Amino acid sequence: MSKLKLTYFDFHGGRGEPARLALSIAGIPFEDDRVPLADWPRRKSDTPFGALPVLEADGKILAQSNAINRYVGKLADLYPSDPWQAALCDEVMGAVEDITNKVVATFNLSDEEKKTQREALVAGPLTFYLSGLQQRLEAHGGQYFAGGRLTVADLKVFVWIRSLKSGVLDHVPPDLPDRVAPKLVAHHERVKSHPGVTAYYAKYSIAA
Ligand SMILES: N[C@@H](CCC(=O)N[C@@H](CS)C(=O)NCC(=O)O)C(=O)O
Repeated sequence: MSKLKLTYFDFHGGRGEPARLALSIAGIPFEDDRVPLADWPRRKSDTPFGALPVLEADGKILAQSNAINRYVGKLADLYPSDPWQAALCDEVMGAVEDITNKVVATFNLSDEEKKTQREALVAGPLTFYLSGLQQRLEAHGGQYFAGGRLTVADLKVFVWIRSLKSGVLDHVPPDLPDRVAPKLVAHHERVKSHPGVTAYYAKYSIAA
């Protein structure tokens, strides 16, 4: 087994968390390198695209969260071997990236502009992507997004819904997923109750 080091920011969410979860669920040892925000300016230039997450495998570097998710998903048996099911998994991870990019674009706005743009996101793209992902979940059997079992796509959606429900995003009502996509909320509960996910968060004494 390769020697793995996963570098991401020191919080339980975002683009690095699905890979942390996948490796932990499978019991694959890895160095969990959590970068304090204060250290980021110094470390940014060490990464291929000036961003995290980055995975190091036996000294070789891999960037881009979904490439990392696919790689660790294969190691952890949390990525479908069937080409079509793998593509469904990719579709969902790409959709979460799309909506994440729209939200991230509001991070550094003034308070007033942030409120305007976040309210527009709630009325438009956030509702649209929540509905679209719920539709894809239902189209693929209603339990998991691909292959009828837990994959890295489920982990990525789980992390996104967890963030939305936490209320961490000002002007985005935490009950938005419940109102727009109750089946995604049920999916969130399903993933949350997976023994590997429960054990991961218990290790940090935080709620899943
Ligand atoms: N497309 C990249 C985006 C990476 C990205 O923007 N990461 C954010 C954290 S989630 C980051 O490193 N932000 C700090 C910066 O850009 O300086 C991926 O999927 O990994």
